[in-house]
Order: sequence, then C-alpha cells, then structure tokens
Amino acid sequence: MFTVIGERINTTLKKVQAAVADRDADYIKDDVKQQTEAGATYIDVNAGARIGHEEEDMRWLLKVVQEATDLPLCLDSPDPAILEMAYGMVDKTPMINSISLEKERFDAMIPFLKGKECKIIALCMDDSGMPKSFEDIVGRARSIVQELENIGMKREDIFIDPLIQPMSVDSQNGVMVMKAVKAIMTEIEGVHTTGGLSNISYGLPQRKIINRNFLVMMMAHGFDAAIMDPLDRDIMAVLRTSEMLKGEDNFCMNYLKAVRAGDIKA
Ligand code: THG
Repeated sequence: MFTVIGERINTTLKKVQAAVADRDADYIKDDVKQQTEAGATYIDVNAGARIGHEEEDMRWLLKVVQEATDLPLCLDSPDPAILEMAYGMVDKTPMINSISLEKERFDAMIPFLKGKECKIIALCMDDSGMPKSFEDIVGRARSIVQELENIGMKREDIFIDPLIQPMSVDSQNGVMVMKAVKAIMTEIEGVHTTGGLSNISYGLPQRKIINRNFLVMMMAHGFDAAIMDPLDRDIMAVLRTSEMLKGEDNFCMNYLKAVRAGDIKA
C-alpha cells in the first residue's frame, strides 16, 4: 500500500501558523480529522516557521494532534534536538523526518536513532548541497542506507527522499528524480522512497495538474510514499487509480470501493 504523509500541519501555511500562534486547538483538530478521514497514513507535524518558537509550538501541536487522530505522526524538523523531544511525546511508532548526510545533522541523529523503534526519512543531501545528478541521488541513497543498517535499522523502516526539485529551475529535474527512484527501488531492495511531491511544480502555474501527473509517473518508477495534501480529492483519486493499474489492488476492490464512496468520479 502507498503511504500518504499528510502535509497540512505545517506552520509555513498561513492559517496553521495563525492557529498555532493563537493556540486554536479546534482548527488544528478539525484539519487533522479531515486528513485522517481522507486516507492519510501518517500526519506530518512541522512547527519550524515561527522562529524561536519551534520547541513550544511542536510540544503544543503534538498534544493537540494526538487528541484528534489515532494515526502515527511524521515528526518534521531539521533540528535533531526537536526530533528527540518529539520522539518522547508520541504514543505510536513515528516516522522521523529527517536525517541527511550533512555531517552536523548526521552526527547528532545517529546516537539518538540507535536502538529506537521508528521509521526514518533519509534525505539525499550532504554538505555539498542538493543532488545535481542521478548519480548523486543514488550514491547518497546507498551511503545513508548503509549507515542506518550499520546501527541496526531495518531496511523496510527507511524512506529515501531523493529531493524533488522544481521543473521551473531545470527541465531535467523530473527525469533525474524518476530515474533515481527506479534505481533505488530496484538496487536497494526493500527500501521505500518518499518526498515532498509539490516541490516539482514550484514556480509554475496550475500546480495541482503538474503534481497529479508527476505522482502517476513517480509511482510507475516505484515511488511508494509521498508527503502531500490528502484533502486534494483529485490527487487521491489519481493515487488509488494508479495503485489499481500497478496490480496492487486485488480484484480492483479498493478502486471500486472508492468509486462507490464517490471519491473517484470523472
Ligand atoms: N521532504 C521532506 N519533508 C518535507 C518536504 C520535503 N517537509 C516539508 C515539505 N517538504 C512538505 N510539506 C509541505 C507542506 C505544505 C505545502 C507544501 C509542502 C503547501 N504549500 C503551498 C505552496 O507551496 O504553494 C501553500 C503555501 C502557503 O499556503 O503558504 O501547501 O520535500 N522529507
């Protein structure tokens, strides 16, 4: 089954930022309930946008979000200290977003991860910056999987984020990441791939059309998890249809169920 990481509890979103600043728990809970209802697998929680408030905002959000859903959380911060605090506050085995090969971040995350029960998103980022080629992405994926397995993490708990970069920046960014996903999913058997889907459309008009088409193409290359908006009904319909077409929906049962529920409709 495809993993849907619901991206909406993120203080870069203006309404979420206002709700967090006002400690408006009802707004947050309503959004989380809608994402849960819409078929999210994890709820991403990112409190990074109010500079100087990340720790208190993250604490408050984790309490409120867990009151609204039984889903596990995806703890989203570049700061290892925030991730460690957040890990201690969750009831269900979380996904940690993220570790990378950047030395400072890597060295702080490894001792914390050792022996912990969790899923982990591993970014194909190192101290030289964003990947510039297919080879960069796949090489970094191999290194980080090796490092995580060395501390006892299971391959099936690792979600490689190849770092989806905008088409508006380079017209080869789409094929670069799709080819890399295919290589990672075939060469590193058992690992998962994920990433912020909407990065692909940044800077272009009609972003939702781009995001939907990109999701189909990524899934055809083996992409099996995405950080995305589960309240976009059309992208969820595209997702369920692609799963069915990939042979991952026995007797098209989930597809037919979604049609009957009115969730897939031309
Ligand atoms: N990889 C990993 N984690 C990530 C990202 C990634 N976490 C953060 C981000 N990228 C994914 N999360 C979001 C959350 C919300 C939106 C996009 C990505 C979003 N953006 C709208 C936009 O860009 O137009 C609206 C912005 C606004 O309203 O201000 O909704 O890549 N591992």
